[in-house]
Amino acid sequence: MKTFYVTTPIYYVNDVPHIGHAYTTIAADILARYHRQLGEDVFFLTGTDEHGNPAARAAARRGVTPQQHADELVVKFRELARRVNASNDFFIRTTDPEHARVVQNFLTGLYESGDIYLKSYKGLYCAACEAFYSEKELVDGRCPDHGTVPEEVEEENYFFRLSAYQQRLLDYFDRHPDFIQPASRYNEARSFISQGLEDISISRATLEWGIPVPWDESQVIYVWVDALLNYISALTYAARENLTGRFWPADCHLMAKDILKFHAVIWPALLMASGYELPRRLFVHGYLLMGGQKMSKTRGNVIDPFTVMDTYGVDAFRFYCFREVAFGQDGVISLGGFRMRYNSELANDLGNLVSRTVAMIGKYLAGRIPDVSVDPAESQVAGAAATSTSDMTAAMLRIDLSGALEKTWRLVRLLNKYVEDAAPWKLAKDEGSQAELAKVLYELAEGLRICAILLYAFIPDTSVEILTRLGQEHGRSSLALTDAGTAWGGLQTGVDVQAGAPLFPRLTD
Ligand code: ME8
Repeated sequence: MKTFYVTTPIYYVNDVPHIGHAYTTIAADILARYHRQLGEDVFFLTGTDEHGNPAARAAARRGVTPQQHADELVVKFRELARRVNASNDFFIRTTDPEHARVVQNFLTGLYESGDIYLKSYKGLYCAACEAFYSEKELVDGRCPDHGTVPEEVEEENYFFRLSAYQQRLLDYFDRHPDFIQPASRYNEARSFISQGLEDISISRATLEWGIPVPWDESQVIYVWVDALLNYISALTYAARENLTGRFWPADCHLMAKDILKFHAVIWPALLMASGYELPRRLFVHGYLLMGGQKMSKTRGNVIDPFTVMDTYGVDAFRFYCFREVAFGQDGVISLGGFRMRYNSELANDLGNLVSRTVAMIGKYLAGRIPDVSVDPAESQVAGAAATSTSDMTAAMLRIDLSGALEKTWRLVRLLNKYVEDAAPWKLAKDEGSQAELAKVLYELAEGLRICAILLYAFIPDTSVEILTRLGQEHGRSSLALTDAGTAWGGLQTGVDVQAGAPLFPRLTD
């Protein structure tokens, strides 16, 4: 069976989760659900990055230990995954003892093979980034991400021979032009490598909150090395059996551009050094922006995803994020934009279409899906459904999530136009048009069934509800995005539809 392994970054616990975290988790969930619909064996991993300076500082500010702090904050991140309806197979915490063991064994291997060595180091360190910067990387002497002045730090650290992997990385990039997407991010990473790589410090002597270096417990392992290894450590203890052979290499690491360098340079080099295969693809999405700026805890311009979901529902939130912003590009989001799309697309285009279709089947056909079959060659809807399905599938395989949603929405719009053009309410008045009426309502219901399958990965609860309203089964096989599952004519006939409250009540105030 084909497998699919998708990951989100593991999130820092120095503050509560925000909408950017929700965005990546939902994106990963969409991919996981979609690949399950294809019948693949899927593993979806998310979790929290709990070591390092920012978390330790946040704990100190609150007067609790870093572990207590992480134990409290992780609850919110787990809650976020649950609330966005993430179907993750595991939630990793870097404070899991099983993770620490894998990290230590991994580094011991590199130490023994000579890829790690001890050196005295002096550099400019941004504690918020957990990273050293060279003078030329700073903007007016300040961290490009946080706008703070980095501290000058001198310590004896263990170093990883990243420089030794420069040529191998370049060769790998050349042989795998799809390694990083979008292509602009591939080019950015490749050009960074080709400008020359320096060895990196992979331990800290001044920090206590981290995984001890196994051969020198006076140091802890650099939080980024600890964090990156989550993608392989989780497979060793997420289930009773070790899943590494089944799921590694990962098919897709999702992230935003802030952490591209770590994933595109350090991570592949660490894997090469220890003989692991590299992940098949990194997909780098854009930033959600509020008022033109990246949302960040430091800037304080964050939208609380919990409030949005409490007010408008989880599917509306999932839908908006991937409808409004082209996946892979930065995009501005706002509450006003959200409400507009909610009303025009979810309440009107989709919700109203479902209500009208079910109501008309109720009124004109005694509430039962008509027992007819409509030849696809004679249907206005069948061709559009097939085109949307194949276009949506092609977009999903490119990880163009917003493109996939747009291809599906074409079908939703076509169905709306079809109701208006075919005007079943007129056919109902004419004795001689009863066969035509049954045909039109069948086509609408069948079109909606196919929409529900195409939309499932994006708005799972709504899709299941649409199938329920249409009297259809909604188990795994009914949602399969296979040729058979989406083939025209799969609608169960002779079953009773179920009227219900609007799927997306219109927002008025
Ligand atoms: O970097 N728009 O954790 P983090 C879109 N622990 N996505 C956003 C976003 C925004 N405005 N803000 C954050 C870390 N994200 C490390 C990762 S992985 C081995 C270690 C998302 O809590 C996006 O996926 O700062 C980004 O890459 C990630 O959150 C950073 O999360």
